[in-house]
Amino acid sequence: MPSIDVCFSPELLHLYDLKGKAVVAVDILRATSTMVTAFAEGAANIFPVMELEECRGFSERGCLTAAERNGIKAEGFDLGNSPFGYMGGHVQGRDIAITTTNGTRAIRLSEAAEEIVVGSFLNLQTVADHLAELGLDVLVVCAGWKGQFNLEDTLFAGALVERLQDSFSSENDSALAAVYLYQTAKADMVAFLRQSSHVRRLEHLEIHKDIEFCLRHDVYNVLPVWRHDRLVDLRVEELER
Ligand code: 3SL
Repeated sequence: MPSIDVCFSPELLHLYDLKGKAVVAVDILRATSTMVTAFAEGAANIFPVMELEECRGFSERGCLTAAERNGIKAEGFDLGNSPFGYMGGHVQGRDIAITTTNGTRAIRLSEAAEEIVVGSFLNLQTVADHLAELGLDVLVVCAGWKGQFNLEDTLFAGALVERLQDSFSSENDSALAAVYLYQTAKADMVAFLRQSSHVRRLEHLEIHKDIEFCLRHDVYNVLPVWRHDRLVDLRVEELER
């Protein structure tokens, strides 16, 4: 039986051997929720990059550029990091380069893995089905906040472990803790997260609707996976084959 484990921060990645594993990179508020939404809205490829300048350079390749730092859209970029900014048809068929404070970093630091999947509550079941099909050992990599633990990514990890509990073993306390937390929170996650650091940070920016949206389960059948230098939606690739 394959295993599922949880890494609470990219700063802890050195403790794990990613070779041969599937990583699920997650930044619920809001990077991975936003990427999933962008694919659901028809984006072609997403290039997650770590630095603002590198991201800006992608405009010469015809990409839309998206950047967030400390919760705020960076100046001079086409898009920010709100899922609602990707709705309405303007990302359909477009390539997007994106850099965010923590989410894009979690993805790029996981490149040694066999497979990287981008997870969010919005595509939770699609991710779970893909992992069950792959049958690889899984590590959920929580983006956290600037190296520190956060609640919302851990809740996603717990939800995923719970959905996979019949076909995956989980021996580590991190997976167990994530499930306990999710079971405590799931009846009302918005209320549970009210005192969390990032929700307080985002509420200060008055983006409550982003928080509520990013906590919705199974809204999209979208499966962003890392291929060479970019994310593609595997569901679209399979349909085109
Ligand atoms: O840290 C990140 O990658 C962002 O998702 C943070 S924010 O939700 O845009 O504030």
